Amino acid sequence: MTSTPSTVLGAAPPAQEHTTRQERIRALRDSAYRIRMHALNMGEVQGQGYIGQALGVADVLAVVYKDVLDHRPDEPDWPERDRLLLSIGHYAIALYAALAEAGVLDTEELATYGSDDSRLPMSGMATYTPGMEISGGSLGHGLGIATGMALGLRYRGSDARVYNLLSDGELDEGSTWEAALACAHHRLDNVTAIVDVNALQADGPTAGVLRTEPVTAKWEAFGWHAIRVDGNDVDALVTAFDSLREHRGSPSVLICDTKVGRGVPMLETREKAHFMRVEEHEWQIAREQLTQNHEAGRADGPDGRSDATEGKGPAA
Ligand SMILES: Cc1ncc(C[n+]2csc(CCOP(=O)(O)OP(=O)(O)O)c2C)c(N)n1
Ligand SMILES: [Mg+2]
Repeated sequence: MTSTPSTVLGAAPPAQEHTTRQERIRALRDSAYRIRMHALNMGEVQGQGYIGQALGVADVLAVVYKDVLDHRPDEPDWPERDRLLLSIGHYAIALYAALAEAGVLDTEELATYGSDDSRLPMSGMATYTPGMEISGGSLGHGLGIATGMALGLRYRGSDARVYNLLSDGELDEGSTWEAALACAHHRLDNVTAIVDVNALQADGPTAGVLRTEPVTAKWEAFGWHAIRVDGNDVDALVTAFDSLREHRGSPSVLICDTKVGRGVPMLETREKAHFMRVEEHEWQIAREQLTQNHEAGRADGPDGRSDATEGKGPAA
């Protein structure tokens, strides 16, 4: 751990009824900001890690944990909860940040990230962490588990929903597509897959590792209801999840185009972004850039887009 002072964020404000959509969006952008800040603080504990992914997926997780999931933060095993399965174990840093924002974990515990005896290991482990539904480091298994869980919930007569957050790298896995077939075969409309298309994998850009585009058309061909959005546009995410909630008759997938390092310009352009090395003196600069970026977005207008920098538009 370094001696650089970190920005300590307390627990998120209690959930409120938002009187307008504008307030709802603004509160979610604030949540995404806190998730990013938590991720930077955890990253600093190790000096490196999957920071870029956490910054990229923060808007998606803010909307999921604060607006979409029906869950009880103080009772993570509530049988009727909606489940979010993180099949990308290396994104655990992002999920811990979101679980703290959601009130499932105490913010102070985040400082133990990746340390011996911590409940927050660097790769997600269901047996260690409250709110971590599966151990997901071996890629490509989340959707199969989601399918089985959703079938079980249906047989039980439960209204709970199952979400699987997967990465574009997991679209390289045959097991993902087998599960997609089975899930559509059983018409499991209690399943929503969320694909983080950050266009990156461990070995480089997704387009160079294994071409998966057109992603939307592939899911549709497998019998899924598919929507594609800019995954760093909170407003668009809220609209998409609201619409998916109404869908019946087939599983749904939300394909989210996200930007690695989003919200911290210095990290948005970093080479070797899959596993980022951030120098000791850079963490404080990263936090300052994040805060500046967030405040610029807030000041941007009444419906204040969270992004001071331009987002990627949805791809075809
Ligand atoms: C079955 C399996 N194969 C390979 C790996 C090694 N691996 C870990 S992360 C990763 C990259 C996967 O792509 P993605 O999740 O899109 O990468 P990111 O966006 O995080 O850079 C790989 C191949 C693994 N964990 N599991
Ligand atoms: Mg990726």
